[in-house]
Amino acid sequence: FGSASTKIQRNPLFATITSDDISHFKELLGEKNVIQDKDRLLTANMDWMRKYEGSSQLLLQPRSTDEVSQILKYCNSRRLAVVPQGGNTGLVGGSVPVFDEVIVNIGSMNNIISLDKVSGILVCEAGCILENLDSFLANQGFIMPLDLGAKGSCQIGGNVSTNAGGLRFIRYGSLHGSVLGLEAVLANGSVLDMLGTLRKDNTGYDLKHLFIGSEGTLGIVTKISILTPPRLSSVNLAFLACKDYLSCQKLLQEAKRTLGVVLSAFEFLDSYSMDMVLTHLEGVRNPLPPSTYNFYVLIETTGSSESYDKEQLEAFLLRSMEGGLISDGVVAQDINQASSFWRIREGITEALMKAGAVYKYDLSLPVEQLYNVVDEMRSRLGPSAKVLGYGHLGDGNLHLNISTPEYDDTVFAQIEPFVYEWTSKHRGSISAEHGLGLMKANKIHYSKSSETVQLMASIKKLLDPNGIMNPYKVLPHSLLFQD
Ligand code: FAD
Ligand code: 2HG
Ligand code: ZN
Repeated sequence: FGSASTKIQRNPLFATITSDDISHFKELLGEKNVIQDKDRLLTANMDWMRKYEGSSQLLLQPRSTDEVSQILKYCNSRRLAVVPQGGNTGLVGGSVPVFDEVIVNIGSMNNIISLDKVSGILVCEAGCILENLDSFLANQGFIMPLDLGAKGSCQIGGNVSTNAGGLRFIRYGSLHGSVLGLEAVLANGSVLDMLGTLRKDNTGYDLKHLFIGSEGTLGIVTKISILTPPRLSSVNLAFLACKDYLSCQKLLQEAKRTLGVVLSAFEFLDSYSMDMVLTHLEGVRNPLPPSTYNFYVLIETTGSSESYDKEQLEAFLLRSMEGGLISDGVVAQDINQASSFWRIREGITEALMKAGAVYKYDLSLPVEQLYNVVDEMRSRLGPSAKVLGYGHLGDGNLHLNISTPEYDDTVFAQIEPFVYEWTSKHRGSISAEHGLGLMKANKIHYSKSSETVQLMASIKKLLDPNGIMNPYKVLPHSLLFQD
């Protein structure tokens, strides 16, 4: 299992579920929201990658903040550990139990509460599925400020809790910017109402930020208020080929400089990623003629003037072609063609799953150095592994994935700690957008100083003194369970 096989012990201070606990929860939530069914537990215990698996005997489905509060208050008093779960699409083993933690799935809390059509501020429950929110907004003339391949399953509460990045980050920025407020329930059941809907509010510490990206370790997010931009009518997408990484990098610089505010995505993949998708996903084809291109780039623009935006993109592409930055390219002629281009980029994760074992890294690096780690990894591993580099180039975020037919300790020993040391040496981040979860809880020091990590542990202790919230995740185990 490679990096999944972190050897940790169950915290003996946690209680185990009794029949009295079950009766209590049935009374609180009603029989059908207290799940003990083997098949449903099997699904809830297993992560999306089928790499991390817990052995929880209990899945709870609250329908209101009050129910979440009652659940946590009870679990805290009983020392029952809890794992909050959204769409279970997380890629770092954070959303499933490690041992027998109670799974609290927020999916039934999926109401849209309000949309202020003047400001574009949406207030909703945390269990709303990202794609459903985006479709709702589309009818109202707005767009979600984030988009990811998992949009059909991931929930906004999960997105906020992981501080998900995704494909629109370059345009709309981090959730730390667009989330205006949230409601969260702490381990002791107290409800923090921070569901502000103001753009500006400098009244003391902005505590909502603690819950953005804390991966369920500080409490359960139950409601969210988020600023959604107007949905602009003119969207163009180009699928381009570049001969080398330097060309991709220069193309990015040019795109930022000349396309300016209309630029809404700048994504890249290498030819190894393209091959992976073509081999494992049905109905996907390379829109460019087969050739020896090493890199592909997707550039999307979003603006409000159909003809002006198109002209601007075409002029940019022509200049880049003449300057040798682009070797070939095609602009989507309609929405279907555009989705077929996106399918290539968004399908890599799924294709990798079909290919066998995958070692997944999500790195932030200075753009100039970003692809060097892929090259180095490839020469370290030789032909025994397929090394893929792709990601959100516009945000300096590389997805380095290594694919082998099955998990192999010798391959793993070649990858780690090399990949983390390399990232640290270049002052990068070992988690750009997926979080630390279980996979990287003990690796945080590669990106954060020990003083910072210690302060994080103190905050965790303050908010969750018994350590019941998503234990074994995010912070090093040595700090989580110290006295
Ligand atoms: P889960 O996986 O259920 O949970 C993730 C973490 O959040 C866990 O630690 C969990 O305990 C916690 N959590 C969930 N809900 C709550 C809540 N209400 N309160 C407190 N804690 C909670 N990520 C990106 O950043 N960018 C991408 O482009 C991207 N693309 C992806 C593409 C695919 C195909 C897949 C499978 C995943 C992708 N991801 C991406 C990763 C993942 O989808 C995101 O991290 C997503 O935000 C997780 O949402 P979720 O509802 O599935 O949360
Ligand atoms: C993406 O950008 C996701 O496609 C998933 O963040 C990346 O699978 C991965 O490594
Ligand atoms: Zn990503």
